Amino acid sequence: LYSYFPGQPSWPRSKKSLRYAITATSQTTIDGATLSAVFARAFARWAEATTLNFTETAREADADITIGFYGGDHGDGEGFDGPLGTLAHAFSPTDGRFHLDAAEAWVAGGDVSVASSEAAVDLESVAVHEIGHLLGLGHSSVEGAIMYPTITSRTRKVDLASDDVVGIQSLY
Ligand code: TQI
Ligand code: CA
Ligand code: ZN
Ligand code: ZN
Repeated sequence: LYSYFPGQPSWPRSKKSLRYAITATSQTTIDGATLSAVFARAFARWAEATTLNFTETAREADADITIGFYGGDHGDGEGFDGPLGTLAHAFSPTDGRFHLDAAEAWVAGGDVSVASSEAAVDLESVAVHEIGHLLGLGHSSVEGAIMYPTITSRTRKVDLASDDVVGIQSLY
């Protein structure tokens, strides 16, 4: 079953359009166009299940959600740990910060199952999970759910399960 954060925070019901900015990319070798495409697909999964819509903005000042790659300690008390372990984290509504560990062997747009590194991680899969957190979902006890708290490296998992859909639809 799905869960929410304590106090069930969500974006205001009146706010149907959320803007996101991809702001910190100096620590990744993935090019900007690829990042834009991967995050657009990840947000589209949640837009399909809700009445929310998401658009990318180049202006950080206009953004509700900011996305960036960081290495090690990066000033929020939740430092990253190098390859594997913690891959990314996102804060509950309406904070909007979504940070990715720059040390991961991210695969963006390709076939992660044939990646050369055993530690390769599919960026879109992690993005779909973290966007769930950004929107207010906690973890699920349903194994097939996007919000289930386990992912295997070299695996792609991007389709919302009915558990994810019921959870987000009861919040928005
Ligand atoms: N990052 C954890 C996560 O996103 C961080 C975290 C732990 C967290 N507890 C939380 C974030 C509670 C919000 C609320 O779950 S992670 C997975 C999964 C991670 C884990 O790097 O361990 C995915 C990132 F679900 F597979 F475990 C992405 Cl998909
Ligand atoms: Ca890590
Ligand atoms: Zn962080
Ligand atoms: Zn999680």
